[in-house]
This record gives sequence, C-alpha cells and structure tokens, in this order.
Amino acid sequence: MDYMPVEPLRALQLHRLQWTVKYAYERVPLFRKRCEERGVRPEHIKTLADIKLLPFSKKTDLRDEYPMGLRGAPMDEIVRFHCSSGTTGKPICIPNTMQDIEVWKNGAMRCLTMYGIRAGDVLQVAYGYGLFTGGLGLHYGGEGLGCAVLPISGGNTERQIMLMRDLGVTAIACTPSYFLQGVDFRRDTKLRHGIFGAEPWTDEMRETIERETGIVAHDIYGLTEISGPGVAGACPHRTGLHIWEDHFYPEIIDPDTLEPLPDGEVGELVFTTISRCGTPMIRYRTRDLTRLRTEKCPCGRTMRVMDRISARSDDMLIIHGVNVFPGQIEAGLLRVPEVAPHYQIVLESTDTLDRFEIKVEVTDEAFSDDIRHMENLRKRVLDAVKSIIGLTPKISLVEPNTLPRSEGKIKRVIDNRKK
Ligand code: DLL
Repeated sequence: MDYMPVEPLRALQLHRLQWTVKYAYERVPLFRKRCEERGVRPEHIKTLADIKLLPFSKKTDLRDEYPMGLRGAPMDEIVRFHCSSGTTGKPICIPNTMQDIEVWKNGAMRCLTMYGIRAGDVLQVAYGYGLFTGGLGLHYGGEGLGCAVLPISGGNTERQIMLMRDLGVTAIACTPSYFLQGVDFRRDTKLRHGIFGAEPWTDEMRETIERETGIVAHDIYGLTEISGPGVAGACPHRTGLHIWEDHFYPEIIDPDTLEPLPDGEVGELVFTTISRCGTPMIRYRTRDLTRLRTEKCPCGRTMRVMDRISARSDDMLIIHGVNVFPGQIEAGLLRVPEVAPHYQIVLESTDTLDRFEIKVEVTDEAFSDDIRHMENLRKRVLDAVKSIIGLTPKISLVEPNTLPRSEGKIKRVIDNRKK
C-alpha cells in the first residue's frame, strides 16, 4: 500500500470515509447528534474535501462519554480496550475490534519494514505493556514480521542490558528518554536500531543519540485514540513521517479558527480513522502541531509526509509573555556538545518576574571543578538557548546522572507558577 498511486489511493480513501461516516452516524449517538445540528447526512460526503462538513471530536468527548459512549461496534465484536490517563480526571477508554487490531498491527509492521527491520531481527520491546499502546503495538508489529520479540516492558535497566547482550538484540523499542537513561545500552551489544516515539523529541536529540550510541534512531508516531504506535513513521530519507493514510486520513487545521490549512502550513493535526469500527474517530483533534509536506519523498512512498511532531499545543509555555515550546529549549541545549541530553525546565512564581530555570546535565568528560571552565560553558549554553527563544533563563549546570530519569514518557517541565 505504501507505494499505491495517488489517484486510486484518493478513491480508496473516499470510499472508506463514506463507509466510516455512515457507520458512525448509525451507531454513535453523539456523532449523529452533532451531524444533525449541522444538517449533515452521510450522503453529503461526495468528495474528500466534504470532510470539512463534519464535526470535530476531542479528548473531552471521550472523557465526557466515558467509558464507551463513542463505541461503534457491538460489545460482542470488541476484543480489547486501551486507555490513556491524561493529566486530570477520568481516563479515556478505546474499545477495539479484531479488525482494529489488524489495522494497527499493519501500521506497526509497515513502520518496522520501512526501518529495515526483518525476520531474523531480535526486537526488545521496552515500551510499557498494558493499557498503554506502546508495548502491545510494537509487539504485534514485530511478531507479524517474524522478528523474535522480547516483551520485556519498561524498567529494570540492568536486566534489559543483560538480555540485550545475551539474546543478541538488534532493535529496541522505547521512549527516547528511557533509552537515554544514562546507561550505555550499546556497549558489547548487537543493537542497530532504536524505535522511538510516544513523546516529542527533536532532530538534535536524534543526532545526539546516533552520535553517542552508533545506532539508527527511527521515529514512530501514534496515539491511543487513533490506534497506537504505527499511525506514521519516518523513512530512511528523513523527510518527515509517512502517514498510513489508507487507514488514517490526516488534515491540518488552524486551532483558533478550525479552518483547514493548505499543505505546507503548520497547524493542529486532525485524524479521521477510515477503517476502524470499535471507536470510529471523526476529525479527531490531536493537539499535535505539524504540517503536511508537498514534496514527493525520494523513497517512492506515496503516503503523505508530515514534519516530525516536536510540540503539542498544550505543551506551549508562556514565559514572561513569550510563547516557548520545550522542544525549542532542547534544540538549543543539544547544540552544545558538552551538554548531556538530560534537562528539566522549572518555573516558579515570585513577587516580580516569574523564575525561569533550566537545569541541564553536563557530560562526564566536560564536568569539572574548574569554575572558570564551568562558567564559560554555562554562558555558551545560555547563548544557544537564548538565540532560539529570545529569553534569558537561569542555566544551572548539574553533575552527570543527577536529574530524574523515566521509564516511559518523561516530564521535563515543572511548572509551579500560580495559575
Ligand atoms: O504514545 C502511542 C505510541 C507508543 C507512539 C509508542 C509511539 C510509540 P498516547 O499515550 O495516546 O499514545 O500518546 C499520544 O504522544 O498525540 C503525541 O503528542 C505523542 N507522540 C506519540 N508519538 C510521538 C512521536 C502513544 N513520534 C501522544 N513524536 C501523541 C512526538 C509523539 N510525539
């Protein structure tokens, strides 16, 4: 499917969109009610552009309709639930049918194939197993390709490394922050591939990982609401991430006006699932910020490419009146070679201007008792960050291995400001 010519691909998408809209209209009361309010009926969807007639859906819908108000398929077709906790309140719950699991597995397999992973590879799945989709998503994808899968889940880093060596692991799937726990995963191992996602990470982070460990760092994207890891992935040309748009139809919208944006413009990523039944999601607002590219990818895949997700709209910080994304800070920090890829952004209210501090670890080689050396390094780090965000944070250089590590998605921002 990856190389399907564009014309039949668009015809397939339209066919599947029409099917999905009818399916959801007949089965999901909230969707039907919103369509009725707008005077839209399934037969009004005559072209792909007509998708703009349909109502959006959001995470709060899943929360308000908890546990299963957006379910499409009858209960005897549901084979698995996945949930995502979010930061506040009730989790969201996504019922999946067997077909949904197949669609998801297909996306994960296509990503792994694109990364050059094959039968014969040994895949260590260090994403969490359970309600989170990371573990089972890569597990099914790896097994589907005939890889030998090691379902180790997160945690117990010593055991991870022992088994990696002893079983000849060639590929690991985990969050980039877990991979960077500070332990040398690569030493005496056959590891060649990292399959990284589930949290925003920058090109600078990818370069740091590849330089420090000698593996190839692949980007995999996905979200519980739409299926799991394997909605999109980066090909070796690194033009961005190919979206498996025969199953997940993408749009970019202006998050303020909600109007669709043309290809090439940055906005909020919106997905419509066009072959899922358990929870058909229509025009789901992901909060992820990116753009769809117009150039053809040299790999020959026709599936549209989006820029890597380096920010979510809800991650945006307003500091001293300026909009700042954590990824911008990461990009600045990692331009300084003596800086290790471990940092924390701390914000506190004070009587005057809010305190804005960046704590960052220095590499073993660069850490020193020589105050002049450290002060000089601190100034270079500050200049690198300041040149991107235009603000002057307090930079605190800290000793290697002192900032908190994570086994899953890392929390880099500590915002203690009074709201
Ligand atoms: O994180 C699914 C996943 C598991 C993806 C393993 C990749 C690997 P959720 O917990 O529902 O699902 O979180 C989805 O994580 O909307 C993005 O904000 C972020 N995210 C996922 N992959 C990437 C990525 C899983 N490659 C949310 N780059 C999404 C940047 C990512 N952000």
